[in-house]
Amino acid sequence: MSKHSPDKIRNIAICGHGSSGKTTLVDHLLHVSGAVARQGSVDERNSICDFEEEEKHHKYTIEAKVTHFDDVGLHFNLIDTPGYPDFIGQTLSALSAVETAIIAVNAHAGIEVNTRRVFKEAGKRGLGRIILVNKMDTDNIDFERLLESIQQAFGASCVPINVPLGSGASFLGVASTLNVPSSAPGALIDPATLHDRLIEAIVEVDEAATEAYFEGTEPTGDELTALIHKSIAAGTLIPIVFAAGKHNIGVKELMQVLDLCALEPAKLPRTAIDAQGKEVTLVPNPDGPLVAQVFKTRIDPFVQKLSFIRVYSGTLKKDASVHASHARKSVKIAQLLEPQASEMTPCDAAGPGEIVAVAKADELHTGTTLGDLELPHLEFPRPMVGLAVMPKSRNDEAKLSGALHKIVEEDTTFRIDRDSQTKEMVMNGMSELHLQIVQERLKRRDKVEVETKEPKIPYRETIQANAEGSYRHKKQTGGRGQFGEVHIRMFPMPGDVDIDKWATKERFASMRTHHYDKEHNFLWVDSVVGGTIPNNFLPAVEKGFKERLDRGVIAGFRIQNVCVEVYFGKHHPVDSSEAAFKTAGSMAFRNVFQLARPGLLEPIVKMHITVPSEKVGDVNSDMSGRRGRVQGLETAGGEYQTVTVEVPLAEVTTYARTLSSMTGGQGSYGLEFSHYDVVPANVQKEIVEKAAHKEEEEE
Ligand SMILES: Nc1nc2c(ncn2[C@@H]2O[C@H](COP(=O)(O)OP(=O)(O)OP(=O)(O)O)[C@@H](O)[C@H]2O)c(=O)[nH]1
Ligand SMILES: [Mg+2]
Repeated sequence: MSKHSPDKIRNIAICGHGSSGKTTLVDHLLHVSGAVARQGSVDERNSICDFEEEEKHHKYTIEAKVTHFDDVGLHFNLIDTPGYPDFIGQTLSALSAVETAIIAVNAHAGIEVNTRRVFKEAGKRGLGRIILVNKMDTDNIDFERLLESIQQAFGASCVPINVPLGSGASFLGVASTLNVPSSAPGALIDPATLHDRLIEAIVEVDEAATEAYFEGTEPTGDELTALIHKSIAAGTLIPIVFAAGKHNIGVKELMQVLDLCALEPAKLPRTAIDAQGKEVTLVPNPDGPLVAQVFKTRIDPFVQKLSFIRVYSGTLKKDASVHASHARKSVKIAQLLEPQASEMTPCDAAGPGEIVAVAKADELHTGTTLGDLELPHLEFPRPMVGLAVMPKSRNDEAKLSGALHKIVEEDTTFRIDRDSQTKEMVMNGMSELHLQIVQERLKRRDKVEVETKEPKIPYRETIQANAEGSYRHKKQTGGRGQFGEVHIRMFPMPGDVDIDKWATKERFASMRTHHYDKEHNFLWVDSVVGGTIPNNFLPAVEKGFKERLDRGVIAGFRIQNVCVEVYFGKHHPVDSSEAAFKTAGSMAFRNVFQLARPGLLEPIVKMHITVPSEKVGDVNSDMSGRRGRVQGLETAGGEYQTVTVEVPLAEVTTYARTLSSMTGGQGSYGLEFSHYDVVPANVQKEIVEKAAHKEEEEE
């Protein structure tokens, strides 16, 4: 039997911009509720949640932490998440495992970039949202403006469910707008004046309740609770609460709001896909089919690998063997653990709604579904900031590779690529800061010190026209010669096509077979007639092409978006060999590629740059010098605005420094991969010349 019945479970993630006081608040909630015996503190480096060495050192959250507490018979799983966009992967993982999100806003700073982002992400997942305006004890809070900017940014559904009694040093508590107290000394706004707006937002989802309300009957008791849950699930009510977590003001009241407003698992039904490809709506039934998902992985120095799992249906039991997506055999659940930040308590079973950890299950990865149904994949932004990395000591190469793979397991926004030409190992992360933290972790956990340098921009080569041609490879150097001749046609390959619909007889009249390589978006079509290239040599021809795909033709970059049709050739009964045909294939590819209007593609990234309003002009003009295209401008609360720009990655590799000096440290930005685009001719010329120069040097 699992410990908690699904209707008593509330899963919540707390997210928002960095330094809005999330971790401090969770530390207080855990203590106030009696879930932990001591009061942790980020500042004193003994926080319950920020327990990793890097977190203690920097005093900010890097990884999401699962905690739990109980109140009024409800069991809360509360996940603390990092606020810095550099660690957004952890926040997105957490959001995928809960029904409710607390969006923390720093009362002093207003709505910041990441606050907007997580608000949107929570909405995309259909989560109930509660806005927490924290740090109400800080100076110079313009309460009216703050409330207005929240409603402007997040809509009219945002209504205070309590109001602050004073602000700054005289912030002493909060007063409910739902059960308005008879007196609210020092209230920044009279709670009674907000009561009607709150009730209107609550009844709006239900026609009968709205009608009754306007006829003079306010919902009460169970009806009121049901309407609150319904309106929060529908997003027509987004309650706002006020607090100063650090001073324990508004914390108890936040807990009461969570008791009332946080959604139970059944209120956000998930869908999964069954073996027949049919969509199934999951019901949180402990006796139903098991459906659970790994949403986070952590490598603990002592217990090794921990997979954090959210159960949606059925019951996950200790010692059971369960089916897991992507695993070849069933996975044995040797040990089930209930996480309280770093502390793990063994348990026997986990039912729907519960969050548990499983130790040492190598086959489990973030995103893996347990059970026979399949949940949608978890989506993460693609990391775009790269650094070539090598161990300080040559002897550490294997150790470094092992240590980096551990980080790949834990961090869905971290990738390592090995450049096939330079043999460079390149680590990709969300930002310079993200990669710096990775290096600190390598040093602490695996005792590997590394050196890094700027990596190459991953340009791609492609073609923009059709072309055809051939190559004859013939060598006669005494003894047995070499002979192979290959004729090909080359076409630009569109992205996003259904290959089976594209590679048809209408397009390639004599097609015998085709092979598709998704990674390069490369299609090989075999239309060889009459055995002019014997079948046993065709794989060698294809191999010749494939080598070219990785080596490039014009500047040494990977090739993509090309279709090649081999339609004719010549062979020699004695001199033809696999090697000869491979060379002929590779050379034919090279020659025809050069005739097909070759060009370079470059990665374009989308950036959201938030700066004080008066700096927007500077950002725009700087961006136009970087070939950036401004896509939009939004107010970001307070005196800040967010500029959205699409810009070539090559132009912004050291943007952090530029922005910092342009705004005196007041700006911030997030960056994610958008697409590949054609490099303008003048820029391309420069890159190709540089590549040619480098080749000469190497030769
Ligand atoms: N004045 C004031 N300071 C606070 C409050 N809550 C937290 N702080 C301070 O703000 C700083 C950041 O607090 P954290 O709890 O680490 O903030 P966070 O939102 O978890 O930050 P990230 O983990 O980076 O996202 C610390 O120095 C806290 O002491 C508060 O209610 N009032
Ligand atoms: Mg934190």
